[in-house]
Amino acid sequence: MIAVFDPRQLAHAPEREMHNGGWATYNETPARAETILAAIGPTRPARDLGMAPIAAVHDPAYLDFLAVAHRDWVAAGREGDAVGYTWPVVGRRPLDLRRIDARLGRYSYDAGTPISAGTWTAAYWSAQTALTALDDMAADPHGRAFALCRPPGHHAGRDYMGGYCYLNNAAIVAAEARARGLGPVSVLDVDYHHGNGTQDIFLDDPDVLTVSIHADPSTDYPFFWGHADERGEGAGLGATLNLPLPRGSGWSEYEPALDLAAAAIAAHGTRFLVVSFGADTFVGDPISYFTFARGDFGRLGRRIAALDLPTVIVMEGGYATSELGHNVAAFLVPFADPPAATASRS
Ligand code: OKP
Ligand code: ZN
Repeated sequence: MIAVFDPRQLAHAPEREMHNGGWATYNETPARAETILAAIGPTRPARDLGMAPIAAVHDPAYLDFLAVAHRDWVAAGREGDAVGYTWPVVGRRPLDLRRIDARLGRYSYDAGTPISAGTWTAAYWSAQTALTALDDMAADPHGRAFALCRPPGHHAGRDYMGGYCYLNNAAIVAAEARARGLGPVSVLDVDYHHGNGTQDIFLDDPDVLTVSIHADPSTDYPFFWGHADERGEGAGLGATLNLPLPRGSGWSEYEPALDLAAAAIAAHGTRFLVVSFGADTFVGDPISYFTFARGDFGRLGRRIAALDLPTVIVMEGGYATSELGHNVAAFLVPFADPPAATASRS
């Protein structure tokens, strides 16, 4: 199967994050991408497909902010990673404030998403990695491609960063695929955490179905999105599906949720699928509480491959770095098989 990786993504290397009231070393490390790279075999580099598909999803003022935030942080006399400490309550009036601390608050919703010197470069090439996978999918015998993206994207909204995410790679691919006439498009998010950014971006959009299976936000990040009663808004009502599961869930709890997701994807008339794939459902993940074993990633991949759709898989989370490469590789194996073979074995 075609896989895309760009080494410029390694430039993003924050030192630390706020964790339960104190500083912890940053979980979303360059080593994550390197261990996946070592486990999955050959990759091709990203091509520069430009800002237009990114600007089709993200707010221009937010993109301007991301590109200059670290420079402005240094200019303000600060050291280390740029991180905010004051946030506008949702619905507070729009103010065009200039101070770096105000802008860090305006364009984020948490303290866990620092901006390092290389963040913009890495986020840009993460999005280009996803877009290149979309471009090259057609060259795959079964129309599937894997984008080894880092930083991840599914928590980033139109005008905010959060949860280690800056640009929403999955949403950028979904919007570009729709623009190219490949739809109807669905996004299936199987990261441990709810894909709130993706949901927000397409919330009132009936064309792009977003489905997320994740830890119940009553107990887990991102808390304020991903509850089962969120079904979309306005014209998009019904085109959002949330399938929260309790902490401790494993394959036997996950599989029925996957059946519901597959039924919704079929009912949408999906002709192009984006998968937001996180390996943080693994039992050994340091910040997550599902109980997937290595073999469950193979089961998950087989079920999704059996949907028999043109598919771009975008890498999201997964923090058990020593197991991460093997878990991702196990998930990807079924996508190299012909769809019929996958279906007959599922
Ligand atoms: C990103 B992805 C810990 C508090 C914040 C954020 C989790 C982001 C997960 N310092 N935790 O969905 O894997
Ligand atoms: Zn996650």
